[in-house]
Amino acid sequence: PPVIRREDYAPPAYWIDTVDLSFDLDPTKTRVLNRMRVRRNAEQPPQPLRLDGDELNLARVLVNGQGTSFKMDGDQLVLDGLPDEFDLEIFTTCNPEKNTKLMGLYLSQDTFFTQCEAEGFRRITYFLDRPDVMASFSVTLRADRKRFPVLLSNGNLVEQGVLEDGRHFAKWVDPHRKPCYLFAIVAGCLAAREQRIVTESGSEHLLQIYVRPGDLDKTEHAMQSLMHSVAWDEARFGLKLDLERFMVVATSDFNMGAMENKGLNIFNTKYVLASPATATDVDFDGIESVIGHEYFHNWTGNRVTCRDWFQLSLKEGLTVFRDQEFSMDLARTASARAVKRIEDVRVLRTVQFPEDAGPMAHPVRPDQYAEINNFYTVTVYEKGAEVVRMYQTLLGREGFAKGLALYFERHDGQAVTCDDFAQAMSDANPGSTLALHLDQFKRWYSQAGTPRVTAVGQYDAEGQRYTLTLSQTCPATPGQAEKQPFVIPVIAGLVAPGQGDLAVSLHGGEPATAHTLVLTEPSQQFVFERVTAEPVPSLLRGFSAPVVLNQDLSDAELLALLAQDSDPFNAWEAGQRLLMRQLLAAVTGAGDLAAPLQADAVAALRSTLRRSDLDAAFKALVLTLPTESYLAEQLADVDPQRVHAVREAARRQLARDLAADWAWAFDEHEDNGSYRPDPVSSGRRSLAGLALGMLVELARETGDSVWPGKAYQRTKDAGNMTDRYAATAALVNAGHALAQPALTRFHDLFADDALVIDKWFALQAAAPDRGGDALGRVEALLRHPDFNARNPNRARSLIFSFTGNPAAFHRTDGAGYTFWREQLLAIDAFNPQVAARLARALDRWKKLAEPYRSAAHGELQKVAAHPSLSKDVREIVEKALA
Ligand code: HT7
Ligand code: ZN
Repeated sequence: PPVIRREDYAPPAYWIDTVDLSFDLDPTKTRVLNRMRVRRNAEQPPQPLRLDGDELNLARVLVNGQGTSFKMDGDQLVLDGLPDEFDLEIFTTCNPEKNTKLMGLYLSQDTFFTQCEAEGFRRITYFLDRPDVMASFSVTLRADRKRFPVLLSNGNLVEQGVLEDGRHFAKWVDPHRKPCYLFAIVAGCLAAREQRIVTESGSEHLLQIYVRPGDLDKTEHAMQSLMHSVAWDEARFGLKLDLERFMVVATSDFNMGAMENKGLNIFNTKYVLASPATATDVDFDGIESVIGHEYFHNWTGNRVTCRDWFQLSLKEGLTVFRDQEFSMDLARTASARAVKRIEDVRVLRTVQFPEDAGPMAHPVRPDQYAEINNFYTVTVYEKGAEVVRMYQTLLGREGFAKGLALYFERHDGQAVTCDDFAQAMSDANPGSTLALHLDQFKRWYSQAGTPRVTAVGQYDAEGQRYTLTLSQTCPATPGQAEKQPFVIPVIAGLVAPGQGDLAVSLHGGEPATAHTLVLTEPSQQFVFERVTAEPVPSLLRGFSAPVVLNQDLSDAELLALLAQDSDPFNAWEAGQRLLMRQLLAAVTGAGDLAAPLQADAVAALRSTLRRSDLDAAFKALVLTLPTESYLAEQLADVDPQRVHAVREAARRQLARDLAADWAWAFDEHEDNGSYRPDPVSSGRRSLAGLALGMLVELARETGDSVWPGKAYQRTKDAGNMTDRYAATAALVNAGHALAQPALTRFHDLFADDALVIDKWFALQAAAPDRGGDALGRVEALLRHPDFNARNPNRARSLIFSFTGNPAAFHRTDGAGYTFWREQLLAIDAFNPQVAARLARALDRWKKLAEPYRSAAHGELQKVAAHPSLSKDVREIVEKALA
């Protein structure tokens, strides 16, 4: 497929100042009249106007009211010989019912929705479909009044009324200029939860959450989250809501999580609907952060948008950072903040680090793409957020807020670049370390790959001095063999076993218990003074940079950090390093699998579990073993079955060795009170759920029926979905005989709730493969009447959950890969964007040991040879095979 390059960017040859759209909505033939005021961009050489289109039927083109000649060049409509300014009128039709890609205008459960980011607007009408063309939009919607009683678009409702033939209309005017990717309409039978608010600064707004009428009782948490978001952005950054009316609409057919269309956010139901009976704590948290994320885009993305799609992280990295901070600030306690940070870093390490080490590795600001939808990645989003976090680490909270304020002062209403953001941060903080190293800092945008930082320390007892040498390298990535040094902030403390953090001075400065070391050279020394005892260095506190830290700490040193580090992130990290070391030794050694973990590690986990000064959520994280995919990433030649066997053995060992402690943990944290999704009570449920899973696992070995019986009882009488799901998962994951009746009951209870049925599919597809039966189970579920691959949530719940289940997917006979290819090709025929995500499952095939590697390679080649592959999937598989 043709490649689009960042270096080829040129400003548009024309501007579109106003757009007046008129829709006659009809499921099979929607008519779109698009009237634009167009102006030549005098700063560009004269050239024809090339408008983007995709799967449109063109009926008429008028320039200044007159018919005109035009050409088609592929999907583009080309008009030549135009005056400098003119009215352009284009009349097209499209077929929403046949729109299975869910991009552009489509129908979901008899309701019209749009999705325009990144390039969906061209599927609605011909346009300059690029984010640097901003226009004022007005929209008139006409539709059958009974079938589509609610008609919504961006901005303010200025007129509505009844038409002949049972139709009605609504006219919307958006007071804000916007790029077309932020355009949206919705039409259907919906009900709204409404909330009027007065903000801190005294302005009044109407917040509305639209859902199908039967779902209104599941919108309270989303509304609360939205109100918190409005208040937080004003309090933390002084960013006010700029709309009289802010609407959120939920649909069950959506390719991603949600979309920040100006004033009319469209959400996947997964990130709106929640009740204690149907949603887990993880779902409640997901809603809070996605509602926050889309709301925060109103400034970071909408008021200031991207010049081109290579700058995607300008809005996405920044907005992920903002939603992470929002959730942390709402969490309130230091421990709950740390839990959120650990969860975010886990995602980064288990998904983004592999991406950055694989064939799809790309910089936070990519240099080229064939299909932009393939670049909505964890690198652009999550690593991008880490880059933004490093500005805050280097500048401090206040300096960062000043930088953001300058960014808005300079660029409000503009379409800009990552360089503009970096410049504002630097200019607002003259003399800062960032300003000093700005060009070098910007390598985070241009160089792919996860840097490696190696730390070596030396203690001079006599001089009470500790010298730390930090050095950095970065592995080669596709197209980037050599890397220049990054600017890496390393927050460091020195912990003296038995004494805790030492207050030490760095290079003769003021004593403190934590210092931000800024590594800019390939290798650098940092000298700490007044170090009164031999310390264990606690480095990269709070995960202050997205790097891999190589540090040769002994087991005893790691145990000391786990017990005593004042930084909860690094306490958790020390525990994970210890577990990882022992698990990897078991994977690579030939030893017996009965007990991969050493006694001192198990004892340390026991004492963490029993500590009274730690939150339950934090304990649950410490007692959770590193994932199979994270373990696999540490290996050069991966045998997924061996990794699985070792991790399962370690789980069984923990279940056995801590049996009494798990029973205590379950009894102590079981909560029978009314459900609240706050961090303390959700942490208790998380630990109780982990304990129950361990106890049911142990029962497999001992034949005990008490804990499986308790779990089964819980599947029947749990007061909330978190507990019900955990109990069902405990039985399913242990392959217990009670799993089947529990699943049947679960399905019967929630047969009408699509999001819960998604969980039902996902749970089974992600369950451990016992005796090679997982693939057969998934194939059977594919034939279940509730399965529908055209619904992205359902496809993800079954097929993606299966490919994310390493031991089930990576079979020695390669049958998991064959299944993957068949599903991939089937989905690609109707929804390439979802298929391309599925295609990523074999990104890391070159790391696999035989026979997996050859089997995976063979299936990838078959996919590549398929004659009618989408450009989305082609880009992924060609990179994987390169
Ligand atoms: N900005 C939104 C991106 C998005 C999207 C992109 C491509 C195809 C479908 C999509 N739906 C939403 C989501 C966000 O980051 O907020
Ligand atoms: Zn976003």
